[in-house]
Amino acid sequence: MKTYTLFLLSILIPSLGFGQIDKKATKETKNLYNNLKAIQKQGVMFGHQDGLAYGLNPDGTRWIGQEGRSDVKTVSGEYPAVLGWDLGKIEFDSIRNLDKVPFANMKHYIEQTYDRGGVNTISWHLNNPVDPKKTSWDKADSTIKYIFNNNEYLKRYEGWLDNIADFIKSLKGSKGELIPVIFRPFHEHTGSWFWWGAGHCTPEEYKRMWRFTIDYLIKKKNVHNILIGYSTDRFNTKEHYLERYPGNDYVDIIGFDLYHRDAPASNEKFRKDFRRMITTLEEIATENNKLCAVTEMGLEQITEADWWSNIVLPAVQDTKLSYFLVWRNGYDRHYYAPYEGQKSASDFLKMIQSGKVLLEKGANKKHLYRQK
Ligand code: BMA
Repeated sequence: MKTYTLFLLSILIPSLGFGQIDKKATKETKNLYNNLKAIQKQGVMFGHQDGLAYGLNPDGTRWIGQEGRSDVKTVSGEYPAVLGWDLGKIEFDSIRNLDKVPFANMKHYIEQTYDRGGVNTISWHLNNPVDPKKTSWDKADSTIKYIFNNNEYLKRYEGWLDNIADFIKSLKGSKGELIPVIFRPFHEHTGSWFWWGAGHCTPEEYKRMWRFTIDYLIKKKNVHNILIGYSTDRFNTKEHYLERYPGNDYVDIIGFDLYHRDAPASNEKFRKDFRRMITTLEEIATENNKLCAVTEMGLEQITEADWWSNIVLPAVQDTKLSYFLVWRNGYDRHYYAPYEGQKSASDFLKMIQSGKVLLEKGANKKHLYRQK
């Protein structure tokens, strides 16, 4: 009777339904899920891709692999609350990922971030299982259809997922507990620059690939320390956002990636689009009882000195977003977080001082891996 009543209520009020998908998730993973929700009331966490692996010196040259260093920390005194990583090239048992970060170092950074109470999120720019020489970006129509029609391709893809599972299951805290991570595959699929993008597969093929991947990791490989992130690129409407959504039992966190290009000419347009997309995302998150985040964003080279306080902060503050993450500080023409001496550094501090955007210390007050 009780179950039946709950079932009925969950149909009538969807937000009573779903939530976290993996009922067998580890204690820390469940706590992280709940605390990512609770943190919304405190502020929105700031994230940086590859933030501990490399960055930029004041003269624009690169630093690589210096223990304890982070451009955000140099500028603000604190590590980012969220660190992003990418497993591209793990398919080939490579020592380094597609951006030359050694996987062994990545593991170390993930463990350090967890020890400090920060959050790790993992994307995957994988090559093409039909033709492994092809990268994510190499155009290839119907890849997903071919994978499910050909056992050799499917087995190859499963082998790649085995490597993903091994890596994620190798992440351990000081007591031997598994470290929870957000896993965010097949991103930006409303665009068509990756082989899983909208122009290269049907919605049904995309959903099948997604469900296969998540079932394989969680049910077959027993990976119980992941939260699953679904992130589109630009979208126009709620229907557009949900066109390829694999279902509430396959996603924990909904998000999108949106980059600001051509500033300042596009400032107003970006403001408007970003705000609209966040509002739609919040609505979908509420209706489906899911977490939400801006999973990637940024203005390359942060050419607007007041970008953080003038454009980012007004859009992200007082929202349901758990975090927003800017992309990597790759090299002098390709960076998204301020580094020492970069022209938006003081404005970044202004955003942090607002108290609405949390770095590691702010986020830590919530003890993200402990039960509240
Ligand atoms: C892109 C660029 C590339 C990088 C890729 C995956 O946005 O930063 O240089 O290889 O992401 O991290």
